[in-house]
Amino acid sequence: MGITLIEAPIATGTTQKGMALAPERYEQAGAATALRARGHEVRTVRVETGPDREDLEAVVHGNIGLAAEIRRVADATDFPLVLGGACNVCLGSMAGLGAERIGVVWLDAHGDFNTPETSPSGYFDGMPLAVLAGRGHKELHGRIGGENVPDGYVLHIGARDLDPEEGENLHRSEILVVPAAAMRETGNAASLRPALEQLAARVEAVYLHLDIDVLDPTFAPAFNFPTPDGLPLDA
Ligand SMILES: [Mn+2]
Repeated sequence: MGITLIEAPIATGTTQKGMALAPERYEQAGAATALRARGHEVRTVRVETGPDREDLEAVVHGNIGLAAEIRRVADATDFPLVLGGACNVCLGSMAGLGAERIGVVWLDAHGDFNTPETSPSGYFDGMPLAVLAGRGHKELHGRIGGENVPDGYVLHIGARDLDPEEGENLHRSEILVVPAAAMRETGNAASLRPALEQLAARVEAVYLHLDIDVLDPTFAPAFNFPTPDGLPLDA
């Protein structure tokens, strides 16, 4: 299969510059080499993100560029694999895919389901799944070209650190949730199968979002928000 790695060095404000370095780190760790070793033809492109800004204009600018890149790659029938450090890359990725009946499988220690009303910190990268699902920052989402994803098309996997109101909203929603505790208790396959079957009946394809902090920090410690009791590599 042809795979295009799309480097999206989007930072959320100038205080979070480190996350913009993530695409290079994946490349240095051998992302392309590992995929080639499995027989894939691999190309790499990089999204132009514009000047650093304190506000969310860098997020809008970067994600508009990312959406365009996703469309180009999909038109060329390559598989788009986005390398980013900020969870808001989901917005440009989904906007670029653009089709109906695309689900979201979101692996993350955190909910990323805060809104400006529920977030204790106001931190934007605690909100991108809520934005995708039509809650908060609607104008920003519209400028990136994204459509709201129905709750029932979303499966959240591996949560273990939710803010109180964020957790209430997530559990009140129709989003499918398989928390880390359930996976540690019954194993990945048994805990995930019912939710994956429900999702498969509703959507034709999925956008897979992997925040590496879903793993236990023992395996992968380099995050902004390391959280204990994560998933092992081999369950
Ligand atoms: Mn996270």
